[in-house]
Amino acid sequence: MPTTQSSESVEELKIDATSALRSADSRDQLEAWRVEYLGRKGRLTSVLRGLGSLDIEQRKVVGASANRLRAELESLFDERLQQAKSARVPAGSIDVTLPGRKPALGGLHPSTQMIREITQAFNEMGFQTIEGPEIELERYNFDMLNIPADHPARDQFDTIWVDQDSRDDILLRTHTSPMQARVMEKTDPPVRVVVPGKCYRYEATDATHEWQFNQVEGLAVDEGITFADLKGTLYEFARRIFGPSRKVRFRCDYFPFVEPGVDMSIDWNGRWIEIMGAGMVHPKVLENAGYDSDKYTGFAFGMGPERISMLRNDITDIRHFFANDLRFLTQF
Ligand code: YSA
Repeated sequence: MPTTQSSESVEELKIDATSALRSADSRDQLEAWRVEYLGRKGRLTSVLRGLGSLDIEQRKVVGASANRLRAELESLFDERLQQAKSARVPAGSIDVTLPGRKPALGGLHPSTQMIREITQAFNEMGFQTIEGPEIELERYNFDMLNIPADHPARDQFDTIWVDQDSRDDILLRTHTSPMQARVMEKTDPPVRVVVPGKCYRYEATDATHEWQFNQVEGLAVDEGITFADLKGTLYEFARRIFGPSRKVRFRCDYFPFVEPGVDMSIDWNGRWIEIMGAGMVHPKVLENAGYDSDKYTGFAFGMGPERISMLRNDITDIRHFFANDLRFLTQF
């Protein structure tokens, strides 16, 4: 090492800087160290600035050792900074006098809120809430509901098969109606249930169609149930959800698992909006589940809670429900 004034300064600087860095613990102390040694007006920078006053040979030697020192100090500094960042907060360094901040509260998903309102309306009319599997057997989703394999109604339910290639008998339920068959298979009449839950269809999405959505199914079976019971129950449901002055319309519709079948619409700002399918349970569906269709009759219905929430809350696109955007979700 040359014995010039500047080269001695590089050595001294190295000793000073490394020992000062070892004793700097906090991020503030590290920053002060960086300014003192590596900053624009720092000690190493002054050494480099002073190179001009040295003769050419000394300049080469001192310049090289000063640059080596800079690289070494920068790397030591980064290392210490990482250590300081990952160090635990030292005891006593938390300001306990800071005012508390309100934790962000979660809330129920808008679909869940709507489902709860719908099921509560039926609970108050004597229906019990139950749930069923989303991964379903073809037997319950179709066959038991009077939709055999070659039935054209299967096209209406664009099905997501669990094994697309083998098309075996397991699928994601396309509606909540399979729970009609499951409940009747396990329970003797009288039956009064509502079944909320997710359904899946292999269809393109648009403002009113999602490939994943909820339905609420309803089923009532007993001796002497008539179409008047269906209408009375669904009128009362509409009154509770949409208010007493809301107009309701029933029109003929076709579902293989009811006879007769209807759809129910409500008057929304002068337009009839369909909110559910319904009907008297088809005798074949009762018999498939082991019920005596001469003795028992029943009605059933299935509705989409997202579509009902859209009407009530002026939501123009159903895809908001599953996009997980807090700007939408926090409005409920
Ligand atoms: C009919 C008669 C019964 O006795 C019982 C139930 C039913 C309903 C039948 N299982 C069914 O799924 N009919 S449906 O295909 O017309 O769907 C019923 C409701 O689910 C629709 O009115 C709509 O509100 C909702 N829905 C259907 N496809 C949807 C959807 N919601 C969002 N996205 C989709 N892709």
